[in-house]
Amino acid sequence: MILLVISDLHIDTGKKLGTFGWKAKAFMSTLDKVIEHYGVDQVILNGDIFDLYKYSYNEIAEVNAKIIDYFNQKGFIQLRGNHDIWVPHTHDHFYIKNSEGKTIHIEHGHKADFLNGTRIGRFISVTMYLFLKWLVRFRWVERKFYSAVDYFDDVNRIPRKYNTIKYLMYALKLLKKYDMVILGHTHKLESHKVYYLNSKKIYLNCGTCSLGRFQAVVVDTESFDFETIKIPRKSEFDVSQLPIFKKKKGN
Ligand SMILES: [Mn+2]
Repeated sequence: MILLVISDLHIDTGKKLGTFGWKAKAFMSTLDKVIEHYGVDQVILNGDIFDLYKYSYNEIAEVNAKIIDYFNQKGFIQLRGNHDIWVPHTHDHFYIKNSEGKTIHIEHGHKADFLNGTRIGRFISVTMYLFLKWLVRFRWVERKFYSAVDYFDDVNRIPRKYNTIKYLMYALKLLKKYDMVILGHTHKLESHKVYYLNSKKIYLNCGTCSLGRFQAVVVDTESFDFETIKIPRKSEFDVSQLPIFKKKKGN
């Protein structure tokens, strides 16, 4: 089975503080081309599909009805991230075991954080964000907040404090149990092959599809071959140029 994993789209209302940065039609057609190119059987939306920190799901759904229908019609599996933990029909994680008994575990990855992953931490952050949601109606407060907590960098507005080593450590913990782990959340596309506990293990991070970018990982669940995909922003990119893994014989 060929899996395509994407995450961190942060689909919003496209108004204030827009993070998705895609026209729905362009995004869907790019995704369709990638699916066709790799012969993808199942797409997994690995969390932070929507950005519910500043808008309600209904506000977002109203503007993005087409793309939400598209996700549902195509049968994409939707996993919960910290920004869309309350969205209906989402799952905590995805798990698959191949014919050789090798296992793949996919989750968003925010459980590695104190603020997102623990009960008390979530209470603090939800309270904080409810307050922030009210505060950002004042533009200057919003600017002050982001410069004070250093949340986004000036150009890409990626949370600066994301320490990818932390998520690598978290992935290693999961790799005690699974053969391959795929996380998102960090907005940083990564792939690591390690020999660990006497076997080959793989940690992948599917990066982000926010701010008009398209990053993903594609995995063959039988052969464990994978590719990381990065499509340049705002260009007429020929998807057929993307590297494709060699499929094993008889697969
Ligand atoms: Mn996240």
